[in-house]
Amino acid sequence: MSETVLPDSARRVADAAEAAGLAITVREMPASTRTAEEAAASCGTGVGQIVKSLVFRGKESGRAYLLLVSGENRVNEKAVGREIGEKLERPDARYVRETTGYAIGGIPPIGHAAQLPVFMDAALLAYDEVWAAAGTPQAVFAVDPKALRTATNATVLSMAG
Ligand code: 5CA
Repeated sequence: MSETVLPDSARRVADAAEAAGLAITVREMPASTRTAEEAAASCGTGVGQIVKSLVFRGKESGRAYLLLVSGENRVNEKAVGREIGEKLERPDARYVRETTGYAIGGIPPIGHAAQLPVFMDAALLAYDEVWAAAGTPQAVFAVDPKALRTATNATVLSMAG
């Protein structure tokens, strides 16, 4: 089983998926999957099928929100903030690391240090399969976006804009 030799960060994602009843195989790719474009090239998919796991911070509460966004969409922060109920800002890399337990480039959609409210880009649900980061800038997994939505308890929003 190749998963027995995963780096600790990727192992935590695999374990969290199993605990959530999400059947995935974490794959370590030979080339970088640090950005959506690199991940699409490595996985042989379109960039729209790559799940960007982006952390935003509520301006009033200071709390972290996780947005799962199609690689082809840019988040309309104002519109999404209105849906969530508070204005959003982009935190620095340190805040992202502290709230998720992972470094930028490998932030996964599951298995975080703390439980985060999750919002999912409706565009991801147009695909049978999407690819998300699995804890490191070279680890990914494929998943049915509907199963990912269920496992993360995500609220689905239209994020394009
Ligand atoms: N592994 C890939 C695809 S699955 C991945 O993690 N892509 S990503 O889009 O979710 O992560 C990169 C994102 O991190 C960038 O889109 C950018 O929004 C964010 N980012 C990059 N540098 C910083 C930084 N210094 N501070 C905060 N966010 C950053």
